[in-house]
Amino acid sequence: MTSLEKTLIEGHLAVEAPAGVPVWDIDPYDADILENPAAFYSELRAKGPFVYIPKYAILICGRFKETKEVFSDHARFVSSRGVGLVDFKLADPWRPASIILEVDPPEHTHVRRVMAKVLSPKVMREQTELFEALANELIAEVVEQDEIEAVADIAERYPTTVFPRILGLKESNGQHLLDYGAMVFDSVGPDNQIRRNALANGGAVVPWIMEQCKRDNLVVGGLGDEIYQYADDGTISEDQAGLLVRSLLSAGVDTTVTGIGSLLYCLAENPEQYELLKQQPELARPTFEEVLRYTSPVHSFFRTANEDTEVSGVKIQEDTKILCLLASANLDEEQWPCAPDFDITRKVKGHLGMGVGVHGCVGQNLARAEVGAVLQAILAQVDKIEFNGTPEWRPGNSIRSLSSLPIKLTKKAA
Ligand code: OVV
Repeated sequence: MTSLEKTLIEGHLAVEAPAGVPVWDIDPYDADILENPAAFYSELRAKGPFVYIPKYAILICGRFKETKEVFSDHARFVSSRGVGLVDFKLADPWRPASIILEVDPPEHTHVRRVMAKVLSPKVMREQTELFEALANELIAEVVEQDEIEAVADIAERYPTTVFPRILGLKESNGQHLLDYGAMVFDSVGPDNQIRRNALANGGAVVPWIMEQCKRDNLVVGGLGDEIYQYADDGTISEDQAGLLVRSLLSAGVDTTVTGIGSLLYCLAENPEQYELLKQQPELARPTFEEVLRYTSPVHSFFRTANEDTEVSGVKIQEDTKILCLLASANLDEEQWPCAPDFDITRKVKGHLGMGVGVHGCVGQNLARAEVGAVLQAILAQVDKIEFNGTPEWRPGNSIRSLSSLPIKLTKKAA
């Protein structure tokens, strides 16, 4: 068979099931599974280190060990062929590839270093006052309300307010930022209704996003301008600077929106944990790490095998797309004692909620600064967090986020 006769499925080569690997006739992108994935993850981990999904001709993994191995071994399992179902070697991505996400070392290393400097812990610490002032203001407002729809009123509102300011966007539009994020993250999955909706909603938004990436539209002193300064000194090109601003706009909003929503969900679901946190506020940081482990805002990304190789005795052929279920790895009982329990005192280091390896979230200091500020404001002002209705999850091809979170906050006595 010549390469032209090979079958493509969802933009990648349709490989066959490796010997000994269970074949599972299930759609991991089924809306019911995406909304409520815990049972699917347990069954996946029970079946073995890898499972073959005929619907998409892919391997999937959800045990901690193999997920970490595949996700972090950038030499064998590359990102440059796309972190979704489409293999960039065989089909075009929906937008020009990201120069930090969809690239491998050594090209990746140089660009990553620039972004790591722009998003360093020191830079974020310098913004603590702004983060906290905006968080205190927002919580002071909502704590007076009888009923709160925490997705719109807190989770979406905070990042769409603070993030454009930190970036230095001259013009902002929260809905455009959210819609573009949905496009980017839902594009990771198959050509299903979720992806089609996101791309249809986002269509008008792409030119707006590209416009905001231009230097003239970025305030001096913001993170966007910082990136362009690395173009001024020749470290990167002007075009690269624009694409790195695009990366911030792609990955920076929906992720932190999800992180904040999921934090509130966890605290409402586990009131005894919030009581403990009030008594030991030094647990604020580990609390967010446990939220990341327990809810995994980004549930999965792909890697592509760039050579014939073997993991845990399974032969994996070149060109195989592997769906790495970070969210499942974060619930693996082999790795996490009492994995199904939300426990802010557990040893949570090493979770995969921000990825692992050279592609581990480069914005993690910014994410922690934002969520940390919100949590600090809550601890200062809120005595009790309760559900005020049934929370609902939104099925996403890469992000699992709440679509609705009705809560009631009880104000702390002055
Ligand atoms: C979805 C996503 C995650 C991380 C980075 C990017 C996108 C990017 O556009 O660089």
